[in-house]
Amino acid sequence: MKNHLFLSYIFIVCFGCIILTSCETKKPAIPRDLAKQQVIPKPISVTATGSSFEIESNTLIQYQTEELQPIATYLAKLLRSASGFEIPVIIEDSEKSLNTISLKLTDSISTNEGYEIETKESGIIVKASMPAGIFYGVQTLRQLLPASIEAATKTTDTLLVATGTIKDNPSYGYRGAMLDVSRHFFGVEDVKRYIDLISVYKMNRLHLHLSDDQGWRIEIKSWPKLTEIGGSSEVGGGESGFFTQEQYKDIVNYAQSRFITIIPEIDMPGHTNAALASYPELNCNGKAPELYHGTKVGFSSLCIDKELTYKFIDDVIRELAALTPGEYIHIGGDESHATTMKDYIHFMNKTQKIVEKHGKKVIGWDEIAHTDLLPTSVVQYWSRKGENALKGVEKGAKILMSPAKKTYVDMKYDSISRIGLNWVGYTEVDKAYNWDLETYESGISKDDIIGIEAPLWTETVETMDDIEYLAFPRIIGIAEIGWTPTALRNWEEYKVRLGNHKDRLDALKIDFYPSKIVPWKSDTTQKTNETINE
Ligand code: TNX
Repeated sequence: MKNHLFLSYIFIVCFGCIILTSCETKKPAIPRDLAKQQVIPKPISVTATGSSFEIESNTLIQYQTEELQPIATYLAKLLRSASGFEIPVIIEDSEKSLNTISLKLTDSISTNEGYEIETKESGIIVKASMPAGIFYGVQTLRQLLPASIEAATKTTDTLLVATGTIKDNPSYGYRGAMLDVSRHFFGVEDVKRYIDLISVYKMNRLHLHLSDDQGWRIEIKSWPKLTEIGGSSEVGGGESGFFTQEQYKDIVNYAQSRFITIIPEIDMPGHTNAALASYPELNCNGKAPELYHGTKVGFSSLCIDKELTYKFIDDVIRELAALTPGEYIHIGGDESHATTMKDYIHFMNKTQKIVEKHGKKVIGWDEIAHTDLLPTSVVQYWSRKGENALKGVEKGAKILMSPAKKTYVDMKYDSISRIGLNWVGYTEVDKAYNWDLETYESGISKDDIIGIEAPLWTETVETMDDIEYLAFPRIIGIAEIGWTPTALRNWEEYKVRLGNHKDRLDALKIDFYPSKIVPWKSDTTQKTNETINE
């Protein structure tokens, strides 16, 4: 009996010890401070209330109307893999109001893409007037959570969101990236990954450069040889390809689920060797040139005087317009050095009308400003000098800002960058960030500008890793220029915030360029007591 008591005593003591020690290691997490969060693009207003909401095993997501269900599911998916929790998604239910993340549409927010996040210890409400705003609120919420939320694996971090209110909306409606899938071809999965990555930073347009001298990348059913022949080459002559219309639709739909509109570009009348090689009859001399695998520009032109050229364009634009939910089709128009100015103007005037006939509006590279612009045509500023864009403004056109000196993410960062071009010089991360749209070119003011786009030309870009290395981190800064008002931005503060995104970029497995001028660091404000003390 005595023995028995003694054993029980030992058992109780040991058990107590175990409980005590485990309590000791499981210290309460530090409440997070909303004012110290490192959100990019920087939100307009942040008010911290000094406590935290925790995502726990009983957290659920509520959405107010059916149109928000896909966003709720998107958020749940993100939270499930990192937390290992079930995170149910349900339509709004007033009885289940504790420990919820609620997505709500409301008239009280006046901007289309704006949102508010209100976080209390008991729950989070993301509000917006349109689903797009809810999606951007979700992207911000994502950045309020520890970086480990981004990994595909379960985390041991406590999933806290700092309490307080964020009110936010973008400065510009067009915040875009361009991917050249012509010089080197990139397939559906790569394009979807790029869409995912730019959507993290609230970009809302992806312009696909679908044709050039080196390759034609979109199936046109009425002109099948464009892809049969023209889709078979790329820079260097490696394995290439094209999108079938089904694949292209898949990309368009996927982009829409991330609130990104695809802007398709058929570059004309120059940059057309792939089309000219596919159909001899599109050439003035009736002879098809060889497929082209080099990187020169300015040597090809559609035949301006042939009626067939306009039948060709009409067919291409008709099929493309049917695949395009967005309002714009890009008709290129750059570097048409093999076309006389008179022919160029004649051609572009006709082509703009064809686009209009098919219910779409035109974007063209800035040389298009030499033509009779339609009232809705947009001029994309890319040249070293602003004179074309200024001419566009004089003619009443809106400007999409992509000055090569700042936004061309195909430029090398410095002389030892492993890939990239340098015709406009080197573009370090600060150079790409440290400017603003309103003052870049005197004569082009905020009212003239629809937004910003970062083109990634792919002469030297062969793999997804290459895309990521050149685009990241510069494109993150471009996204902030499009979103955050100039008065709230400066490089010294931004570089610290960017440096704090290291863990996130790593968790997303982005092969970013670790620029020496950015203070990269693991973000300790994202960690709990336990992990800090380790
Ligand atoms: C200029 S920008 C081009 C492209 C090249 C790019 C390389 C523009 C409208 N045309 O054809 O790929 O430079 O940086």
